[in-house]
Amino acid sequence: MRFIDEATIKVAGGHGGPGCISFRREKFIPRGGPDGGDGGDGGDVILEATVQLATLQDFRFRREYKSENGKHGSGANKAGYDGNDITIKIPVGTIIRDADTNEIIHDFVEDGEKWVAAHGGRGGKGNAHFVSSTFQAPKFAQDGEAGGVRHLKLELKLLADAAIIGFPNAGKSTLISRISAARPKIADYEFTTLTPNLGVVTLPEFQNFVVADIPGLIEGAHAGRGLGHSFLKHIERTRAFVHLLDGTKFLEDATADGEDSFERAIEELVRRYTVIRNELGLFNEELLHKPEIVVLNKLDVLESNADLVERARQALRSRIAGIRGVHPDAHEPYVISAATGAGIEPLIYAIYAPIRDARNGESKKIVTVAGQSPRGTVLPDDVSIRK
Ligand SMILES: Nc1nc2c(ncn2[C@@H]2O[C@H](COP(=O)(O)OP(=O)(O)OP(=O)(O)O)[C@@H](O)[C@H]2O)c(=O)[nH]1
Ligand SMILES: [Mg+2]
Repeated sequence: MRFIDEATIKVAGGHGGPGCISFRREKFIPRGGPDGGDGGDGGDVILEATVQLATLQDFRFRREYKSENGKHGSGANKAGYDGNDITIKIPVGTIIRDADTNEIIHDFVEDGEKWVAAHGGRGGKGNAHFVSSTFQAPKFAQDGEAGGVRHLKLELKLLADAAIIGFPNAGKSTLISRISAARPKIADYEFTTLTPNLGVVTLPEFQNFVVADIPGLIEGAHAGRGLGHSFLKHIERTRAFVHLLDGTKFLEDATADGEDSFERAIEELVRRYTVIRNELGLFNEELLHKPEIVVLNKLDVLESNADLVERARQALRSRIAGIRGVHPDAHEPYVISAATGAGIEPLIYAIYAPIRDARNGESKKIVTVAGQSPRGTVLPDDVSIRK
């Protein structure tokens, strides 16, 4: 469930400043010696790895990086200032290749690691440097060296920060296509998605995260039923998951005949929610401790019945707390339409919050229900799942 993000950039070190040709001129010293200072060195282009970035998106907008040139040397043996270095931040995990030969020239593995991608040219020597016992008055100085230029290919294996999980047909692929540039197949039948899709979700101020659309999970997935099993291991490495429920499937029926059918619809949703939680827990207990965001999708279908949607949301809210052992956040379950885009923006920020916290080295404060630890619920044997 990895895909490769790539970018090609040109980096150029600053040129060295030229050395200076100058002779000392002072009153009463008729023939002062040479005193031309050296030019400053050009700045370097430095790449620095950071855990704050997750993708190479920023390089779509800017592909050329040049650091500052060194300044001229001047008289009285004054050296020119060195040009400033520039530092470009890249995500940890980025591999650097020479774009011409494709050879790997650097591999960033640690936060804060720095590497000079293009050296600045050395400043030229001023004429004061060229004095010798037989050559007292050199009338020349060196030019600054040109800065190094390189074409680099940046490669990053993307790892999903968040996974969208749920039953087949819940609208997972529709959601990822709504919030990222990913364009997976979407269709009104189960198991449309056979392998995970990844997409980059972009937020203001160059913040972003990677989301994965996981093939539908069904009961028994932990033991290999359906398709989801081989992908559950990828969820282990994400920082949060979005648990998508198809809200219409049952609630539509609930409009038909009264309170009984409403209760049944809620039960059905809760059951499906529980089935997925159990599959996660049976696969790996740790998964139950990850931040989860519960979402009711396809609510455009029930747009004309806002009361029903709100009642269902409230009913599910309290049930989620009981099953998960962790209190819902203020808006859970998020009510959205992946198809129309309604409700998507607050959801994106809710997904991003635990990812941002993890990147900053903090873990999200999970508020557990009194006396419980995060968990799934063991279902009785006779529970049947309506498809
Ligand atoms: N009305 C409505 N339909 C939706 C919405 N989101 C998804 N759908 C429809 O639901 C069906 C399934 O959507 P997908 O995105 O393929 O579902 P999935 O969860 O990826 O399904 P699998 O890949 O089979 O697990 C498609 O016909 C979508 O058009 C929504 O918000 N509103
Ligand atoms: Mg799909």
